[in-house]
Amino acid sequence: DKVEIKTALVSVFDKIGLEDLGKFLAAKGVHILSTGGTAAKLRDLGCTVQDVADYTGSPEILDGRVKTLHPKVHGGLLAARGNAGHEAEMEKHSIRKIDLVVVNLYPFQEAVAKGGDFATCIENIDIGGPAMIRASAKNNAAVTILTSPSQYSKFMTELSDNSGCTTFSFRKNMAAAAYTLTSAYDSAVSGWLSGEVTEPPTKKTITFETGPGYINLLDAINAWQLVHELAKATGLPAAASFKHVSPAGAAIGVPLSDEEKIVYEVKDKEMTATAAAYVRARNADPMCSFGDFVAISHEVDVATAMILKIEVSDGIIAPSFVPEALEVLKAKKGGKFIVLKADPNFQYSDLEYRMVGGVGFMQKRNDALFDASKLAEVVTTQKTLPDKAQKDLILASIAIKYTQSNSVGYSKDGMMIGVGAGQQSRVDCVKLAGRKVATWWLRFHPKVKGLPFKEGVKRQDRVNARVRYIEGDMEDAEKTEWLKNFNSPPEPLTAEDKSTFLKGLDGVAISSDAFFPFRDSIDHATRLGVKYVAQPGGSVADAEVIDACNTYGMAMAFTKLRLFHH
Ligand code: 93A
Repeated sequence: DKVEIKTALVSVFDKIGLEDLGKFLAAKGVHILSTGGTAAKLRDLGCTVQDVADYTGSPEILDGRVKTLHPKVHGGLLAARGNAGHEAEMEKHSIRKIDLVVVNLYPFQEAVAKGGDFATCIENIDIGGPAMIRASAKNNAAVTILTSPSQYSKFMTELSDNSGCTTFSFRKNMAAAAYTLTSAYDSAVSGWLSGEVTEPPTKKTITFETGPGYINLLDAINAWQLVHELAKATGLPAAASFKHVSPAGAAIGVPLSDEEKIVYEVKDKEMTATAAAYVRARNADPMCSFGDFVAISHEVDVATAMILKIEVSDGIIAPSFVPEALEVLKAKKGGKFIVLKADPNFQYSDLEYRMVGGVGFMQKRNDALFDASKLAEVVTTQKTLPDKAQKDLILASIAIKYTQSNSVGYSKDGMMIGVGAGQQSRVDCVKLAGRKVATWWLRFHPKVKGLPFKEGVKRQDRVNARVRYIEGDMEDAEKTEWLKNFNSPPEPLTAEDKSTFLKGLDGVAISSDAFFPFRDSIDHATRLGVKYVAQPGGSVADAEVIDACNTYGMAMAFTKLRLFHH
């Protein structure tokens, strides 16, 4: 699979690094073809080069708009080596095999950033360069493509290590980088031009008449990754309930107790592990989950579909659906419920890209799988993390990996019971999520369970009315409306009722997406029955945070893994 570099085509806007590369190629006896400015520069450096125009017999024309767009160039890039037909045609048209292409592009993005006028930006759209890059990258079986000066030294090492050849693996790596570059370049052009026109193009890939919107798709892809990872890490079906690109809840398929079935209002429903996972995911915070996007790690069965049928929800993503379940879902929302099928074998790309204000960003995808091995370093006096607690910490950690930062998540018995997303301070996040934990727990209070709802009050109205009852801070006008939900005015849930009942909450786990910078988060978490903590560690305040955990008898693991998500 090694290919010797005999002919190179060098056409670069950014001439940095050309001296070393040119001399290296010349010393190896490589025949160099080059375009106007690059050829002049290489000659200055003392390299022998042939002008592309001389090779093709066609001069550069139209102020350089056509320099390399010629069959003798693209034939030399695209011909399949060892293909008798291609070889014969190359011979007939005097086409050289081009083994190496070194190109970097007109600086379109810089022209836009500098505030260039329309004509200047247009002139900075490189056409010939991307054509050569794409042709070379396609023919990576034979051609090596370098698209950035930062690759030159790696290339020279590759040639030195392989007696003047490149390996297939090297060429493929370069080809992948090449397409990444051309696709980013084209999207920069498309982004800029869309802003210059009266009718910006609608991106058909994500806009459908009644189909998913932008947020639905962001929710779907994030939720899917969450449940896929969670099921892998725990061996149980997993579900997530997303709102605005963070989970309101997430859970694994731990069976529901009779009491839970009553509180979650699914007493009369058929229950499977998958259905239980969704009921739990939805019931971390059923007020927030109104109109959620759902992800299920396993095939969606009829039991799960029948639960979804009664909830107000926007859509679902899952790997497969049993036909009857699919019928139920397709009928939901007058046929507008979004049903997406995920490919469980999808290979995620290593890199993630994002454009903000026309500036493109790239970062490595966080592909760390969070499993029990991440909980090995327990730094507190209390060393024991029972199996159940480990599962809860894994669940909470994977859930916050897909929650907007700063984030913390509380979990218990295989379900998230409070997710805090997108707060600027960690302790606020702990408090916000803690309020959700308290509300969740208080839904099990006899007074809440016994609320005398009138016949005909809608499911979501019951959910919201319970939350307001628990919160208890109603204005008179609100209270008048609220009272209409009931056959008789409910007895108030006093502050004392609440604090007494909250004392019964225990064995809660909490995971944080970055270290606790002060002990305040732990001081707050203990009020919510937290006994198990996972966080990356690495703060100057680690000792004080460990002290706080020891005071409250918590076991805390340092995961050394930051789980930021933005
Ligand atoms: O104007 S182009 O789109 N037309 C071409 O045929 C072409 N071929 C190479 N731009 C073209 N190039 C670009 O010229 C290369 O991508 C490179 O950025 C630049 C190098 O030009 P020079 O060697 O004249 O400095």
